[in-house]
Amino acid sequence: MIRQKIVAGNWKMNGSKESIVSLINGLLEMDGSSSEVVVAPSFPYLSQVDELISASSIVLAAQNVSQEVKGAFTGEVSTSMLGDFGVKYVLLGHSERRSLYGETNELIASKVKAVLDFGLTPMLCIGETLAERESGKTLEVCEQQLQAVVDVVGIASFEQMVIAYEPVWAIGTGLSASAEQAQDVHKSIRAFLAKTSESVSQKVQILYGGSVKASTSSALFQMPDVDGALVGGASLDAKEFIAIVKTAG
Ligand code: G2H
Repeated sequence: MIRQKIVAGNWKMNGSKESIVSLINGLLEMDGSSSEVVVAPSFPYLSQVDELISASSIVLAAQNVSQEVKGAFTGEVSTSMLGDFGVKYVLLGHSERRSLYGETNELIASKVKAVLDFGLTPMLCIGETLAERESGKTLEVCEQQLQAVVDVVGIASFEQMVIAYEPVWAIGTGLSASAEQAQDVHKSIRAFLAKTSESVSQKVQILYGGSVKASTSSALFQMPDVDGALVGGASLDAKEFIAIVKTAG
């Protein structure tokens, strides 16, 4: 099955009004791409980025959302608020949210449900730590993280979702998984989903994330089960990010 590639930039907690104008202006110089290009700024800049990209094919993502619909939840942001600013994708389950903010599989599943209920697309991040990889638990961990979401939203909902495999040991470390390591896990993720639904397993786009750079993305994108990348640090540099998009075709 042909799956469109997605190259998404997760800007994390970086940027200012000024730096974002220059980053987006840089991205707008990009030639047309057959891949979907996505940027995920911090909440305060969603409106600014929404306007800056309005005449382009760049798509907007948010880095988090509340599982609640509305009400007395100080400091939280709802799915409908994201919808007001043209957001399509919402990153959920990023390892920084799991490890630094105590987000559990159950909380992440409830956020996935809220995003789907509102009609946005969850970009569900999963992945193992170095200790888990070294003790042979990579697939067990990824499957547990996926199963927690399947239990709440059902397997069919994965047709409306994107999965990002991000091994924790490769995030922000400069140590990317090799293309073969990524392919092995992506293939296993698809096989896990296929146990319940072959069609979902073939349709769902699975991105790789973790220190992706233009020098590594080309090999990653040649792998049959790698449908794009979730890029952190390298997405803050327009030239580097465009170079990554080019390798996706
Ligand atoms: C993983 C990735 C983007 P980086 O967190 O989600 O960041 O490319 O900086 O490792």
